[in-house]
Amino acid sequence: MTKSARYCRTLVWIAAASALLTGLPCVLAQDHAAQPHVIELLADSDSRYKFAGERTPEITVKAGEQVLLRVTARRGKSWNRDGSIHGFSLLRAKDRTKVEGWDLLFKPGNQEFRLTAPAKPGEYVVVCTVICSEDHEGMHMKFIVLP
Ligand SMILES: [Cu+2]
Repeated sequence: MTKSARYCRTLVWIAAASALLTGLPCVLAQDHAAQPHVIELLADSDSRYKFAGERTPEITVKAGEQVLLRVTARRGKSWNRDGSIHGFSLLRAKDRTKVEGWDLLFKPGNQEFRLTAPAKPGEYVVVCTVICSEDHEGMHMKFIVLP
């Protein structure tokens, strides 16, 4: 190998290594930003929200974070004309006003919602907005937003 060929090869190596080193943190940062907080929820036929392995349903998120809500919904005794079988409406606990973008309706089976957590930390409540059975009034849960 000639001296200049070796020199050229060294340059290629340096270029490749520096591309890797500068590119890597960027890829990692993008990957992190693209990862939402995944919440798997069951909206059950007995008019209750449920999470696997938890006795009392409750959601905790960080203010402003991206949330991927994965829902399985099972039909109760009654449902809406449009086919919605349960609702999921996020309200501020202190005045029961609705949080924009968080008024959802569930169809039977699996569905996903990409949401942004409220910017303001505090206590919220989730209520079902479909009269899903005589026990519909009991279909609610706490929702906590951490700073
Ligand atoms: Cu319901």
